[in-house]
Amino acid sequence: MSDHKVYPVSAEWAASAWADEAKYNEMYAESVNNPDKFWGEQARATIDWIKPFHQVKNTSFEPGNVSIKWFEDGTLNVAANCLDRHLATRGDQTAIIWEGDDPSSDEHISYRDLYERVGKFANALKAQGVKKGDVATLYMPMIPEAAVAMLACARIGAVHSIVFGGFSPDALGVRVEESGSSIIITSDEGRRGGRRVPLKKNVDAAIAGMDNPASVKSVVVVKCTGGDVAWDTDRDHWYHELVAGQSVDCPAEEMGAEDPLFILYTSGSTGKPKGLEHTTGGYIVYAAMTHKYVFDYKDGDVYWCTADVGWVTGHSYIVYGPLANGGTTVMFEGVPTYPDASRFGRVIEKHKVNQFYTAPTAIRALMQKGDDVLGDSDLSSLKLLGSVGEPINPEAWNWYNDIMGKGECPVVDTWWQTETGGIMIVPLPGATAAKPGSASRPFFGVQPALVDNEGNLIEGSGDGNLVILDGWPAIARSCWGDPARYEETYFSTFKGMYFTGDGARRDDDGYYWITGRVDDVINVSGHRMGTAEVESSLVAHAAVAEAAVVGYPHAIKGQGIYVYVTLQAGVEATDELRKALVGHVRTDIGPIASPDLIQWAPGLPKTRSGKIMRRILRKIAANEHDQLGDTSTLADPAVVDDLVANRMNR
Ligand code: 6R9
Repeated sequence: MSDHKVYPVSAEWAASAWADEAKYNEMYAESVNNPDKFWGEQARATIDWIKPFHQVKNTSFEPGNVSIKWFEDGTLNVAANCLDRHLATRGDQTAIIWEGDDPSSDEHISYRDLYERVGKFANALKAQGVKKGDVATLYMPMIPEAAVAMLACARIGAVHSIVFGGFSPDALGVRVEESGSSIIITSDEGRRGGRRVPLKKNVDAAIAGMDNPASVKSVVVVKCTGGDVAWDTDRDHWYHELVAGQSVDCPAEEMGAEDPLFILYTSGSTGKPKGLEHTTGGYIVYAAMTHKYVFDYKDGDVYWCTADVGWVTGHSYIVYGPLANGGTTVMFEGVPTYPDASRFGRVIEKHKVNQFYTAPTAIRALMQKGDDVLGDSDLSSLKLLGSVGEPINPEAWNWYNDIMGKGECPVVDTWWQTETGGIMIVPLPGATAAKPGSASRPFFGVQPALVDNEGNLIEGSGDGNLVILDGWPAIARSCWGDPARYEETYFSTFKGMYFTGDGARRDDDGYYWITGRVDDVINVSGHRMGTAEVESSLVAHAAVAEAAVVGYPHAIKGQGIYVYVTLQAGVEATDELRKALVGHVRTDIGPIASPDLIQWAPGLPKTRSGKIMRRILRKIAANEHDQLGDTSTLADPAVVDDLVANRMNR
């Protein structure tokens, strides 16, 4: 693909960035040839340790013996690294710029102010009986208290588990139960695009639906909108009442580098979400370092990542990375299109944002509205643009580069996952020439490789399954409460390698081009969704006998959700039922799982052993039924003709 346009690093960027090409090459070589020396030095330079570590890397990807430890004999506290150590030099500097859903509301929170809020809430959590090692669930809107709660947990050694505020009560309840969390931190309501999200009501419903509702001992509620909420006086507490009278001084708990910092549930190819466990030392070293090098973050910069703290991007690149680096991070409560589609531009202008990090789906949504979508906003503060969540198509890349970056801002396409903890493949802005659509080259310490379906390494250019050959500090350590599942999911497909679940191509220059998931995970607007999750929700509906879910190309969302439904005998296929099924999935999982298209399928294509052949369903959904491939193993080939004839039009 040498015909792709290449955007070389400008001389100015090469000279000013933390790493130019020579430095990147030198550091990369050291990071993989001598990881103990490289990461030991980086960890000491980036993070303050309470007890220094002596052992750096101790990792094995061998089947039956997967074990990942970094800096294991060192101790530290993540909140102290994000707050306390900055007080002397930047106590008055803004740590968080909060931009409300309503464009007239914002707030600047200094490092000292944030430190005090975290100290008070940490003491309040202790008073609620929360101890080191306990799990606290956060189900919150994008308000400063979300960051305060994360850091307060980190301060006292509690493990936070954030559940995205767009998830349904059922999805929340399952995650609370799975994590064994006895406290939920939420708000009365959230605000999004001028509407209100009934978070406390959802929490009440989630708890009521749990097998053991009494396992949730306390619900802490931030007063956000002032909307009416139901109240259980034994269980519910107002946040402002709990922190009133608490001291700002809360000693930071001394944590082992391998103690858990947080768990985060994500979708896989099976129905049950996995709680990925991230630990303390390696995670914070990697989050801070990637934030510095990838965004070329320098003192005084204003950095904005538009993600939600309910996703891993919000963890690593709104809160932990930027604050560990003493940065100024923007936290945005709203959506890109409210009050209108110029919002991103307005916020960039208002807060003089230097680095802007968003998802391709947002870029495509704006792009569709025309080149003047950002209005007359002054975007001249921008220095760098980042992309995350899904492959960015070259058209969107070009628009981002030309219209938002005015051709003057490096575009960093960052490939990574909830499991990886931080950015893994990326063109560093001062070092790597960009090719639109390619995540390009590995970050320090990351050894990507491609393997065929038998696990043979592919040399040179080619297509294959993307694996990582050796450990890096921020890789997840386990699935919460289920280490066997962790090993099975990530290290058993290709023995001795971490399997990403993504496919990729490597070109002649060694650049990686992510082609998307190769498993039964779909990526809708940058959100991961297991097709099995949506299927099990559908078959739980009384009218549905069987359901199969696949992704299909969608102009804005990247992938849309295409559903094939076989109804129970005697049930009539109507448009009302279609709507009811969409509504059912929305309530069951959340709006992000809403099916885009539902096709009635009298039968599903199955092998003789009864396996649904999703490959065929994907082709039909994508309108590529001329490329169905081998259908000879189908039990009943006639099924396919019916599906092709009745394909839903987009
Ligand atoms: C950070 C995050 C991970 C999956 C991943 C891949 C897709 C993310 C991408 C990308 C192509 C990029 N993905 N970034 N694909 N280019 N720059 O998104 O984590 O929610 O766990 O999703 O997202 O398929 O495997 P997560």
